[in-house]
Amino acid sequence: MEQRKIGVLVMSYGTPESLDQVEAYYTHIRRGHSPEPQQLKELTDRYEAIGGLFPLRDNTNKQVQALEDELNRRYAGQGLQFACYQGLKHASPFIEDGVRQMAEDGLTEAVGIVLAPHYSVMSVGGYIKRAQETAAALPGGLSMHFVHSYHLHPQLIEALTERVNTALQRFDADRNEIRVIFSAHSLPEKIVEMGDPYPKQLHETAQRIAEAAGVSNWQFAWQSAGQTSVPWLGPDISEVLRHIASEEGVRYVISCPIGFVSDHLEVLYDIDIELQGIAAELGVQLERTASLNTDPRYISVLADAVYGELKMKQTV
Ligand code: FEC
Repeated sequence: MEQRKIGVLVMSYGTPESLDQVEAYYTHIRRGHSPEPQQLKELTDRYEAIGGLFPLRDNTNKQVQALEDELNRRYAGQGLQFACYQGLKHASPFIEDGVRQMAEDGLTEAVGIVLAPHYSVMSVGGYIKRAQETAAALPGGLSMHFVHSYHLHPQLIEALTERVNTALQRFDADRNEIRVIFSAHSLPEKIVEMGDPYPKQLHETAQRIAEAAGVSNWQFAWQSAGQTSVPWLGPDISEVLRHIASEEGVRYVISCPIGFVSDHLEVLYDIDIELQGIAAELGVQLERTASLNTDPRYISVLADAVYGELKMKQTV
């Protein structure tokens, strides 16, 4: 059977490859403006605190390979052959490199998906815009469709619920005394006025997991906000932790960072080091749910979303 070849641009945040690349990476995040020496030192220190490692790169590589394998395992029998390409937001291979590489390899159709389940015009929307603009500028053209979000996919909820249940078992306490805090990367507050779906989608994911785990003692908080002059969405998870410990007497907390799908700096430093430090100071037992990484259910969610997009656009 003749195989129809479909490209998949798998987009992820990107991370440096070594400590000497942190400055270039940070400059890219700041849209070409070099960080102040103090800012660079603080970021380098955070990477050093997690062992001078950049686990996001390896995790993204593995997720992308697993997705390609899963798509081909499922759909080769239907005459479809998928080739996954990486497109990173702030590191090489950049989103633009991935799109151009697909065209150079002779692909004429592709689906784009981001390794982040919730849509914001400032996050996933930004990835899509860059991919679309690059595809449109290609001399031969490349037809691209995009997955926007997959935050309520049943297997995503199942995998995250299982993680909450596992974390609940790490406490020697009554279930009702354990507060689950779901979190995601904060964004500038202005997205709310823009009617952005990000906060609502995150709330929906959190609610669905809490229902599935039978947890009523939960709340949502933001994390990892940038240090800029504009206001960011809050409350921040560290403020929440301080408040619930001092004002409500909470002693047992689960952190479930639902906005992230891999182990990386924002989880391994912001939760495991910074938030754990605050918890220790407050006498709170804090347990974090394991990241999805290459959980086969997460890979299956991605494969469903890619194939679903092709089906919706009636190309398969
Ligand atoms: O492990 C690593 O090396 C990378 C971890 C990492 C992930 C990540 C995900 C998201 N970010 C989002 C939004 C913003 C906005 C700004 C911003 C800045 C940083 C900086 C670092 C960083 N982010 Fe990130 N983010 C990660 C790392 N992020 C480092 C720079 C220093 C700092 O502010 O801490 C502000 C920049 C600007 O002004 O434009 C906004 C969102 C996500 C989750 C969705 C996604 O993965 O795309 C949203 C992982």
